[in-house]
Amino acid sequence: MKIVAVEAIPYSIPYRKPLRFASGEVRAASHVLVRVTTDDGIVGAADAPPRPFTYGETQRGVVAVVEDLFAPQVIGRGLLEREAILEDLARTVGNPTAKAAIDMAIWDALGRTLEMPVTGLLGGYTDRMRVSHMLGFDEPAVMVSEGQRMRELHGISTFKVKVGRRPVALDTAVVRALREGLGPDVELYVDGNRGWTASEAAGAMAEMADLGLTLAEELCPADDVLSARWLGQQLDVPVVADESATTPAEVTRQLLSGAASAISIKTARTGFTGSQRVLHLCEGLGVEVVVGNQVDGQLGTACSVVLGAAHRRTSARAGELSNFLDMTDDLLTEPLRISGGELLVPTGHGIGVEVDPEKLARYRIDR
Ligand code: MUC
Ligand code: MG
Repeated sequence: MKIVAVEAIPYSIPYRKPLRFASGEVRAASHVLVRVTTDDGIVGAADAPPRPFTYGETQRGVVAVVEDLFAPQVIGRGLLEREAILEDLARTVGNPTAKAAIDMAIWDALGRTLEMPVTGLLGGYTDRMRVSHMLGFDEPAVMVSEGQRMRELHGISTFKVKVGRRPVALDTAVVRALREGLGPDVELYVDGNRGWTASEAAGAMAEMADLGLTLAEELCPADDVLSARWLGQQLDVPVVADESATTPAEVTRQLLSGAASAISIKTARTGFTGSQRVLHLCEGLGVEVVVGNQVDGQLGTACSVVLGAAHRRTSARAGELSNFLDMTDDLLTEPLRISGGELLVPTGHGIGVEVDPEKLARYRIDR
């Protein structure tokens, strides 16, 4: 159970169409596969999706920090020394997806060693989650037909709509078209990725008051501290903190300041261990959580559903588990399938999925 190797393998798989939102866009899954190998020959794997516009990480930066700083701190430690390993990694500030991938790769190796599923080790609450699909910026008619396609093909009936553009009417028109085009029964919520000022956001939410939105995520910059609190206190739906609440301390600040009243949990940035810390904090404080999407591929999505299905609170709402559908290909031997609006937890040991060596060879960019 001793870790003898840590690898960081950069790869790139194009999207069919870019996902665009207020803080940036994603055209390709240019991620880093992180693998840990033990002296028993067990390999655990997880994905680090660099999001420079959210965390400042880049693909080359993730490879460098894993190889140069983290691997020497991890090699020689046992799979059951996770707290001590994470304490060492925490001495380097930032780099959330690199740290999270190491955490989840260690959990994967532990599950494979024990021949048990990680979702059961984490909590084992249920075996599936309802799926929410994230709709990036486009013309209203295109976004409506994308929603209809997701409902017809995969049974998805919950949609997160990207907003945060100027003028705000660009987005309010889209949300109105989605409500009209998809009907009263779909769940719709919005994510501004900090694109609006608080007053623009207040106006937009008033304009959309009749559209039955269920959540409003990160509409204005959290650094506008008093404005964000002013906004949070006047909206009548839960205000979700996503990129403003990536650690337990940030979660506490966003909730206690009144700027947020629900929290997005992303395994891509807090791993399994840190995500449980955030979850338990939210449980203690009595706030709802959403399992979010870091524009994950299938390995990252598997991690989200493994964590989400493991607990009551994370599985209560639909999780954002479907953006891999927009990729041209992926790394796994068996693709994840969304059916009837649900994603089942993979059933294998560890995280429960296998990376296909041929696909990795095809898409890795370091050879
Ligand atoms: C989201 O919920 O914000 C877009 C940017 C990012 O960091 O994550 C995605 C989705
Ligand atoms: Mg978000």
